[in-house]
Amino acid sequence: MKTPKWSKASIVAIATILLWLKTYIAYKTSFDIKIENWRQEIILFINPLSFLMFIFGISLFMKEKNQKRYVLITSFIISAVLFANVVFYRFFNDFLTIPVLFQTSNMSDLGSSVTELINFSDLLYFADFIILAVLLKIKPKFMGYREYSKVDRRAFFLVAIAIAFFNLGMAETERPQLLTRTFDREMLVKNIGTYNYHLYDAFLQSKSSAQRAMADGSELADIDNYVRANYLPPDDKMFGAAKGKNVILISMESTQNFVINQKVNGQEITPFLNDFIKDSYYFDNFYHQTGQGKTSDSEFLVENSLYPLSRGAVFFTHSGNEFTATPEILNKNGYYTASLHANNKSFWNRDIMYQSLGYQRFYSLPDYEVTEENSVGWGMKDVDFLQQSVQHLKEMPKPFYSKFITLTNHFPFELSEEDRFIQPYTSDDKTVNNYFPTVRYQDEALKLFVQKLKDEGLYEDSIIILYGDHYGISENHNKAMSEYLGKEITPFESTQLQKVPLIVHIPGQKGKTISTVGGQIDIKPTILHLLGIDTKSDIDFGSDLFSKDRLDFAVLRDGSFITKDRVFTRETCYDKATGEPTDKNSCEPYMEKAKNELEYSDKIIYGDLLRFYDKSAGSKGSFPKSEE
Ligand code: GP9
Ligand code: MN
Repeated sequence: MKTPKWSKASIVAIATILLWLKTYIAYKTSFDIKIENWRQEIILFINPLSFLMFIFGISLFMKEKNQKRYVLITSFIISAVLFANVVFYRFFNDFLTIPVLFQTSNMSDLGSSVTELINFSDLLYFADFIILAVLLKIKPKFMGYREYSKVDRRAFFLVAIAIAFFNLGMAETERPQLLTRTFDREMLVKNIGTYNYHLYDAFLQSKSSAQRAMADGSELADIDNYVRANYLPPDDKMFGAAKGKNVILISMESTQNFVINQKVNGQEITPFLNDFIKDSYYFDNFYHQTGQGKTSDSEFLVENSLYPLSRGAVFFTHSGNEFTATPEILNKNGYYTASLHANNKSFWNRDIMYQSLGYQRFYSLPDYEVTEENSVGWGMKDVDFLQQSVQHLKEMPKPFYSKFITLTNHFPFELSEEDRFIQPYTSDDKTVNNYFPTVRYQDEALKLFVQKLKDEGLYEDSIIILYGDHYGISENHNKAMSEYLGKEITPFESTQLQKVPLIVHIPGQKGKTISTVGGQIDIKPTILHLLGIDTKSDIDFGSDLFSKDRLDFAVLRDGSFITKDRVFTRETCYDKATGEPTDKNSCEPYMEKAKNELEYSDKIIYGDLLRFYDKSAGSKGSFPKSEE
């Protein structure tokens, strides 16, 4: 009896299943994707499926001959993409991105070693393709072609859509804001799958390419005028006060200003910082200005004196732009520049972005000895990270500019028992409770670090700048926070909670508390002026925190702003003295300025406008500069 056609396996199903399983096997054997629980394993398993169903499903509209051809070619292309990722991963421990494909330095590294990276057994990556080709050739009995009705096709795509949503839903619960924040490639691949990840990457890329293509240098003229008008000359006494000194810049994870000089359960939260402040400059009206890019946004602000974007992380979306960042400027001034962070180098796309910022070296995970004992929560503990880093500092050419990114005080604020120097707070909010002991732990790590710098003779030759990267306690925890602070958390108080500490230690100077209103955007000109480097012709939105006649002003990324005596947030103008809403007119003079700053800065990033800027010509230069 003849087998009815519908009972035969279709080439579409065979190709989909083969590639699906192959992708999962490749995930498990060729990439180092960390799986923390069974939900993540399920996500990983199903994530290639919806994409493959869509892509092979297109062939359901084709006649037999075309369908075979399409399935075979598509299967080959997808296999090749997977294989390219495997090879790239062997070398760079990272997934491919479109900008990376065009980054010639990366590719030439890879090119020279490609023969060493590929071996005969790699043919296995094409095993399914070979099986498919053989099946099509010998036409076994169990395989067949049939025409699909509209209903069949509809059902097929509905199932594909359902799987895609199921995947996204699970991913969203595991990693909230996965797509809007785009933090880590490994996480993206783990959650949406390698193929969807490439589509997403292509989407981001084409969006920013289009915006870039439409921009021209004439747009810079207005921005340049604005920036010139806001430029503040440095204070004579501070300009060059740290000339030739090393710079040790420390980003303190999730450290808000409210912990400084405060106690919990009767114990100091930051005993070391409270002391250190006494012989440093301490800015107690200093705000973080980050958006969704969190730590990476703070780095962006600090190095470029530009605002991050309102959506996504500029470290991911515009890493190929032209910048004039602090490391690049310092390289030209004889400094060695390095960033140190004991985490996966691709997190926040740092490995790529750091090249655009001009960093000469990135000390990341492989540069540290990380063990089970010296790790907690997100990874290596701060004490060990900072201690091991001193060795790196010693080996660097001098003077150096070094940036440290701490990690232990990161949500969900996990800590080993032996590192608990103070007890948690006692509200019914675990996050808030646990925040205090991890801040205290970080404080201890900083104390030991400074001690080691002294022991190694690095302290006297270095300026140390500490800043909080962004908030640690979000508005979801207002209840416990109001219990701790003993006041209601109004929108006004929420804005005040965006203060982070900024501490500048200059050897030989006593320092003092400075209460000018400022933000992370002001750090670049502040540092450069201390080192005796002029910033007159830089496009900086911030200004030197030591300058006389500073305008007390900070804009947050959500458009809120703070002046000497006003806070403007959620369309309401508050009087700082009382914390109560006041006449909107008194905020009015600054509204335009806040809006302009954010818009101008966004324009620079979206249009990649700094590529048109001729720094040597400065403000008197003519626009547009021709692009090399
Ligand atoms: C990761 C670290 C933390 O490398 O910088 O990132 P965050 O979640 O704070 O942005
Ligand atoms: Mn952070």
